Amino acid sequence: MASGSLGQGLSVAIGAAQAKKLNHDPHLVFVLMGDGEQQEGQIWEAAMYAAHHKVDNLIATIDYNGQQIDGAVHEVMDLKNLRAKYEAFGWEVQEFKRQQPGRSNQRTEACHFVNQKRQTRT
Ligand SMILES: Cc1ncc(C[n+]2csc(CCOP(=O)(O)OP(=O)(O)O)c2C)c(N)n1
Ligand SMILES: [Mg+2]
Repeated sequence: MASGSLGQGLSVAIGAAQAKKLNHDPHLVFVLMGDGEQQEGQIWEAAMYAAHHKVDNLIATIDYNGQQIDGAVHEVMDLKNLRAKYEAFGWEVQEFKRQQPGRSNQRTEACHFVNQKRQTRT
């Protein structure tokens, strides 16, 4: 699903991931978020919930393009150290650069790849 209201996608993905666990379905759930979206309070309640409930079958990616609808993310409300924030919430974080070969200026953008810590399932 695509959520129009920012901040909902992570919560929905967590619910889907938990449903998979209840059904003994080994597949992973993926969610794509925006960087401006990280300003939503719902994101952080969901992040805390996922860590507490050991939702380890979920991979969340943040498109860290530095822009949101009203301008630059760091000007609207700076995210500061997003990696440290997710890690403090109990998530494992990987970062990678995205190449955009179709673009003439070969812009490289930083992305955050956020992966729930794989924990022993009980
Ligand atoms: C809860 C909520 N508040 C405000 C908006 C209005 N809005 C639409 S897009 C957007 C910015 C999104 O920025 P980002 O998540 O960085 O996505 P990008 O445009 O970079 O893909 C905002 C604030 C919304 N859709 N939902
Ligand atoms: Mg953005």
